[in-house]
Amino acid sequence: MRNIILTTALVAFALNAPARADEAACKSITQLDLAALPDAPTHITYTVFVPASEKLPAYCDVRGYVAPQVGIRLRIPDKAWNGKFHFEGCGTMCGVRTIEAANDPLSRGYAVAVTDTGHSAPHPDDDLSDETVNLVSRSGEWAYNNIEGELDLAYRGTHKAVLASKAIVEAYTGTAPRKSYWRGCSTGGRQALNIAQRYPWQFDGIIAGAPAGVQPAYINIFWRTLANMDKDGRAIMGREHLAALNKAVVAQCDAKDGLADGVINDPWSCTPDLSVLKCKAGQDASQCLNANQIAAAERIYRGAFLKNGLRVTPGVQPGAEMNWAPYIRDKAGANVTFEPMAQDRLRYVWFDYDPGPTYSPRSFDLDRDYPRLFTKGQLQAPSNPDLADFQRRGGKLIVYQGLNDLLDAGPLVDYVEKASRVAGGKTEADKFMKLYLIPGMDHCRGGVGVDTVDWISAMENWVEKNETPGTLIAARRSDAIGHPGAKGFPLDPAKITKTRPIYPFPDVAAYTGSGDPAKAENFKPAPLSYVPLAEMSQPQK
Ligand SMILES: [Ca+2]
Repeated sequence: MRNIILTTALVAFALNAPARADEAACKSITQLDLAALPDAPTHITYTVFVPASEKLPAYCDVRGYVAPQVGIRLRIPDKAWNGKFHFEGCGTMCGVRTIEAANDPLSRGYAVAVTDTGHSAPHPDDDLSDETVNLVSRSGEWAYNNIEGELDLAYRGTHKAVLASKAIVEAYTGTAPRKSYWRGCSTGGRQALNIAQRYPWQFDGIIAGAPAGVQPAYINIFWRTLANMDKDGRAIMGREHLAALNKAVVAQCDAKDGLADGVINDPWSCTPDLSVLKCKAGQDASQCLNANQIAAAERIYRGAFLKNGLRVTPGVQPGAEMNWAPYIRDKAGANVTFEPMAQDRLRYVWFDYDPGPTYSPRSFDLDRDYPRLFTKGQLQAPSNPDLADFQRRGGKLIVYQGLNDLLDAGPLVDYVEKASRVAGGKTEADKFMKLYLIPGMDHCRGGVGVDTVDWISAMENWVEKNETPGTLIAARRSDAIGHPGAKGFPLDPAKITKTRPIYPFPDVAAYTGSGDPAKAENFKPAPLSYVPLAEMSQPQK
């Protein structure tokens, strides 16, 4: 059915576009009628042909939407098209079409696409600064009593956008993509796992970075603020304390892995003793912690427990203290404020009936309210460990996360271990799924370690040459971070300040003890002392 409709559309299109994949074809693609595309009624609103530049081939920039309002944007190369399709995931709650994040695959000749997942910022163009994207993507008013919009954010919008994008690529180039790849981090990683679980035929290779919300109710993004709030609603620790806290923890645990480089390779082996931070008479209060502040920090390391002892969110990993800043936002003693997206998710997304704009996360009672988040939480969470259909049809999945990520890696490891068991055990799972944990890396990129990996080449080699990824080389760069995909490979060697091998879980790189510690060749694999969440039974204090 789909093929018949698409062929009809193609015939209609071809009448107006004698030569495909050029400026005239790009202009006339607005006449393409995709209203009857099954499960994705699509309207193309605007196209522009962009000539080749130093880094990018000539491409047709296409914007449109799928009913009811799932925004899509594509860039389809002309003669340089490599015959393949790449979809780039979005971040936080999306709402924008940041296609520059896909410049790297575009430069390799991929047709690339993005989606806003079904709601859009009222902005005249999509070429926003990173700062604006961040603000827009964190706002949640669009979701107020909007269950359909939330369903599209959860997974349906992404599915529609993929269907529409593949059809547009086929119409413009005259050929269906021969291989399709997904790459995304954070929400893009959540979308990635959701696709592998729910639409296992859509992609041949899926790269899932730091998937958000693997736990159905992801409360960490406001619970950490609550764990640091006193009975009067004031911040116990202040943001000004994080540097001293981080310094003390790094001093205790960094060298345990054989190299004092600021990176704690194995956070699970680190149990920081915070008593060293206890304030002494006359000491600058931002450089030390009082007893209440030490207790607050310990709560955050330990994670959240219900009164019955059930752990509902893991603690944070030692070494990542600077990344507490979105949650420990205020000065000690000031009225606490909450991370804006976390607050908006509670106001407009997570409860069955949205409490709306007057709701404050201050009133969140863990025992009463945690169980109330599951209807919406389960809608979004990519927590189904059954990847059998993806596995059987030959799909490949790379999952990665930084060990200094503000999203604790524990739930992700837990998920991958479950999925491995369902897949038939580690040997079978290794044939289609690999997890890489990267010491020192923050959320998706940045941090004190290495953060740049050519995931696309690793995935292409796996899908197209059957070369299973093993040891990969990651780099730290001196240039600005920006979109992880926008820099392009190969990297400029002059801008690489260090390299490290990264290994499939459970190994990370350990210094051999000799040679230049900035060079990957002087490292060997060593296993993480990962403790499964189910076996972590620390009592609530
Ligand atoms: Ca170290």
